[in-house]
Amino acid sequence: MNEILKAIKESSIKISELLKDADFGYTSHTNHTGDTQLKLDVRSDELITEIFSGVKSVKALISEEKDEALSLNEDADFIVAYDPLDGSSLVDVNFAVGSIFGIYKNKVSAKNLVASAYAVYGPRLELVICGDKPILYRYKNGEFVAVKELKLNEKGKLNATGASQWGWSKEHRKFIKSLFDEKYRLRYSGAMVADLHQILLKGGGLFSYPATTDAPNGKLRVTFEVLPFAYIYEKAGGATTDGKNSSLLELEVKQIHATTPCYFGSKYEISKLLGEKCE
Ligand code: AHM
Ligand code: MG
Repeated sequence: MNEILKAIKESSIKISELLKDADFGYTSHTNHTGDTQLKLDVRSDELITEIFSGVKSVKALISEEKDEALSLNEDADFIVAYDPLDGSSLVDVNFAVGSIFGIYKNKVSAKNLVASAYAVYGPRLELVICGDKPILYRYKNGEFVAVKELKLNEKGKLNATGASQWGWSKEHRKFIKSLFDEKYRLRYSGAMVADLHQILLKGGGLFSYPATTDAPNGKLRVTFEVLPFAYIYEKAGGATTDGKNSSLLELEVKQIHATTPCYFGSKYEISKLLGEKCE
């Protein structure tokens, strides 16, 4: 596991350097989900692949930017699933973006997720690594320094919700309004790493990306976006759901690029959501 964490640290340092000299151009390719790939998405994916190709304990890599899993060492134990550059369409406006990593043992399923991590490329480079508990690291003078353990309060104040409101269900609309009626404040940048990081560091709130009329399975991807963050939020004392199950970690992984509606928050917001569904 240590060599995997070392590779994650090295990848995030390299990507943060790449972003300083960013080429915002698009390639002529689309990824599996149909997004036109930025040169930066592709380069970040290549950097991570290069770094992990020397890591003996990794059996395979699954990336948002690769159609298929890439086999590395057949007899190794771990599969690393990652989004190399989450929120990449915001690089041109100089917003914070990130990378997300889920580390699975033997098989890609929620139960086999043994650790996850994400990097935030903002004014500073920060990394959150979560085995048993989420620890925040800051990159300073050439190394990552542990800052603190991250914990969510029982209830938060922030409300971040994605997709076009045009496609929201009546239920989702009502729930989001009910939080604003409780004085929650709107926060949504369009990069889930930055938005979930803000909620974690400010102590709580809700991040949601719901099912919509045009995307009934939502937008965010199970293996390399949703499960890694669900793992971190639950270890931080929060809760998660797809709107039905009592945890996102109950989801079955049907295929590597599958998407799901998702809600991450403090315990209060998630139990309010699930409670309202039962009424
Ligand atoms: P990306 O991984 O291609 O950058 O897309 C994922 C992003 C999330 O980071 C963000 O929460 C969401 O897409 C924003 O989508 P929308 O503009 O529909 O709210
Ligand atoms: Mg993403």
